Amino acid sequence: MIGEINFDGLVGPSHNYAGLSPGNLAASLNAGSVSHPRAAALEGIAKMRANLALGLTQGLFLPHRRPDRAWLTSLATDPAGAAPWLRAAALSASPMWAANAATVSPAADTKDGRCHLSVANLMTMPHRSHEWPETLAQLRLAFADPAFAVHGPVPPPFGDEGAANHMRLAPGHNAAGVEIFVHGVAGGGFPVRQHAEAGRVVARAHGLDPARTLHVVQSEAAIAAGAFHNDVVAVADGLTLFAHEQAFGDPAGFYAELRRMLPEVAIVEVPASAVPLGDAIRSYLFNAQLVTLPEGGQALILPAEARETPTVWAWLEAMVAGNGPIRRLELVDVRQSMANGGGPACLRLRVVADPARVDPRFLVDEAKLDRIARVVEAHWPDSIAPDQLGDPALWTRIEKARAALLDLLELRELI
Ligand code: SUG
Repeated sequence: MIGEINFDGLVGPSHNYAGLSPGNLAASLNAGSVSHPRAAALEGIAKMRANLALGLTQGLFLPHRRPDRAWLTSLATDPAGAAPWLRAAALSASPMWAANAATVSPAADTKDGRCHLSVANLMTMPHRSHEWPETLAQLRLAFADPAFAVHGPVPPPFGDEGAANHMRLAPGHNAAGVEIFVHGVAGGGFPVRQHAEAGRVVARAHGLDPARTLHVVQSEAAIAAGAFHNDVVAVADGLTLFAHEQAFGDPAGFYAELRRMLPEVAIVEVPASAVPLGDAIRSYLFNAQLVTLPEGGQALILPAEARETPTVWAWLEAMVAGNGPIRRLELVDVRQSMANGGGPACLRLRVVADPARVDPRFLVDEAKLDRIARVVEAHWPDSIAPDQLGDPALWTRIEKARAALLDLLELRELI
């Protein structure tokens, strides 16, 4: 049966804080800190378990080869010879943020009735620009069934960061929806990571109906305040759009178009007077997973930091006490990922599909998560200090840890 599957990126054994993403305030603030890869992966697994407990279908993407020796070879260097920043870029565990893996259009929205996925090129940040070949390999395995069409990346120079800048609103998983592509124009001194043309390329490739597709501008104030992706200030599910007042460049124009295309839409807008943009970004209020529960009604799966931010928590408590569509709050602890600017929604890619059409090696249940957790406990480093990134013993450990996971999941072809 067609439903929403959340594919979480498992935090890889090389997880570290190298501060590689200018404009991502958490990552910059924590640059140079000691990371805890094992704890990070276990936090992610606990989040997946919490999703399963809500009755949601859960999938998994795997950590990539790190250090990425092939990428360094293409740059005429290797892990031992590369400059420290380049070596860090080859060691980043950034594929954990699966919202940046691809953009997904469910079958109900596309011309040929297949579910289309376009791998994101992530070309703006060097440490993320080499993710797409392996992401594409995983997508081609997981979604090999003819119910899916998997596309390569949008070519340069059009930066594309995937589902983090894409939202879908629809009355149901099987009903045609409205797809919204959000791009930046100016970033107030920070890089604009999503190019306007990238969304148009993806919309054409997926065969979307232009009458049900919107291309909207992210506000410069949001990017300048640290919303390097739109999913830091807005999220959508079903017929609900949940967004900060300062998320979009022209909110009134956007909302009017959206209401024209989808009159039933519920727009839950949080005013800056109640939650200042800085608090929204620090707490990752909008980087929640907004989900429709099997029993009906919507829930927000929030980072624990939302509860620790008084304006945010007060607003949320008032919201669930009211009559709106979002009635339930669930808190998850993903602090290791949050410290690099990745909240609950960054860690997952939503795919609306029949799970029976997905390669089962990429789907998880409690028992499989138990087995994965055991591999993590046995092989993931407890901590990585910045000066360890140059240590060949660490590279070997990371490579062995990933190999143990691929063995467990019978995914050796990704080695
Ligand atoms: O691209 N952090 C990621 C966080 C991505 C969050 N994803 C979404 N919002 N969907 C990024 O900025 C930091 C890694 C480092 O500095 O080592 C980093 O890449």
